[in-house]
Amino acid sequence: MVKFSIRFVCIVWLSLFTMSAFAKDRIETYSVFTVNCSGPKQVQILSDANVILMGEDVLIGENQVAVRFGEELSVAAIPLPSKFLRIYRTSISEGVSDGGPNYRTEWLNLDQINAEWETLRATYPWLVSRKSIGTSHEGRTIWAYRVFRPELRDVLTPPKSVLILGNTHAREWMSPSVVLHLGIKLTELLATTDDLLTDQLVDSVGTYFVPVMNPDGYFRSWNGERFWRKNRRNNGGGVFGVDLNRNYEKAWGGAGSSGTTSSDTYRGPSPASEPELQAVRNYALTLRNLIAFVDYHSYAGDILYPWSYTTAPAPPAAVTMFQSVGAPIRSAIIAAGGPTYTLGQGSVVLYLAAGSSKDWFYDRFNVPSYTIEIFGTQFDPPATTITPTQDHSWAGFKAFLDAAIP
Ligand code: 0X9
Ligand code: ZN
Repeated sequence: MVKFSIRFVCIVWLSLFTMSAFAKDRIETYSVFTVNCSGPKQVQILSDANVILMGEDVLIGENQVAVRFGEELSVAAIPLPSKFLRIYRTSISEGVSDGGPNYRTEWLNLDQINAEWETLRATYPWLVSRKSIGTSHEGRTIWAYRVFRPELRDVLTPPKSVLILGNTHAREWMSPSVVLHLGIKLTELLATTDDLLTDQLVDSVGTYFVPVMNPDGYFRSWNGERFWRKNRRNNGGGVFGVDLNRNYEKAWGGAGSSGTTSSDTYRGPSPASEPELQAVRNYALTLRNLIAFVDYHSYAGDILYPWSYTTAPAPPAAVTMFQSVGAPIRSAIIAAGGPTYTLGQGSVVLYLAAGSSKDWFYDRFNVPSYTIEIFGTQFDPPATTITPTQDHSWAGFKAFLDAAIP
């Protein structure tokens, strides 16, 4: 029989205690299955099913889906052939490192993201201002930040506006992480340099950021369901969420959106029904002379332009406009040592998605309008990818501003 000395037991107990006190990682466990779709009808069935899609969309052929460990019966309930593949674990850090989080190397929760933006505003109050633009279903404030350096005292409202959206989709943590970096770098650029781009921006362009459009969803993704995508509308019957990228008025209800409340692409009860979307939409309508729009998502490595609701192309002049601003983004990212993004029409490069942001913004304002699917291979990439992704995204963003400012 093995005997442990009291001392040994105490050391083990103490070190376990210490580990649990400081290494605050929470693990979520999922079962991953492959589900086979033999045709478009089966694709629709799987799109409407209450499972997590591990890929970007449902395809004809094999699809990987995940369910919370213990909820495997919901896969069995789908009338499609499925096979268990593996167990998947993702960890959510709940600890705050000494001296606060480092947004360059760590994922930030909602409060931490808000705090970083507030620090930026407190550091550069003459460049950064903040506005509450609405309230989410669960009562969280949706914030917008303006980065603008008026050179003349009487320029109170920027003559031109650019709008940048983060975290439409809750689980796409790289989006608010990149958008924060863009806000910080742009502010620092305006604060410290006088290069050509700065000259163009000064006095003329206000860059408006909505860092987290979907605060309820982001909170949910941090607290219980890492792969939560939608907002947190209560659809009844214990079913939650509208896909904020299927709820815009333009072509609402069309292909690539679902009328099933439990679907991850549920379009909502009516066009622009969601408070988070109304906040962004109404705010955009108040901006003076909007000249460009980007909605940052992850993951892929795509610069996508309208249309999303149809595979028919936008008018030739519009496609020329989308290409002339999109191509420099792509080249700048490559020049910065980043990956090669695919530039093209959303519905062609990816899939049909009626009711998405870029279609509404282009339709309403006739400006360059994009979904940027930030490069990556998963919704929960390792934190080591944060810095390089932010860096190449900043290179692309500078090129975007340069090309978008007339
Ligand atoms: O499905 C979406 O809303 C976007 N992909 S994501 O994985 N971030 O959810 C893509 C929308 C881009 N537009 C088109 N595919 N047309
Ligand atoms: Zn997305």
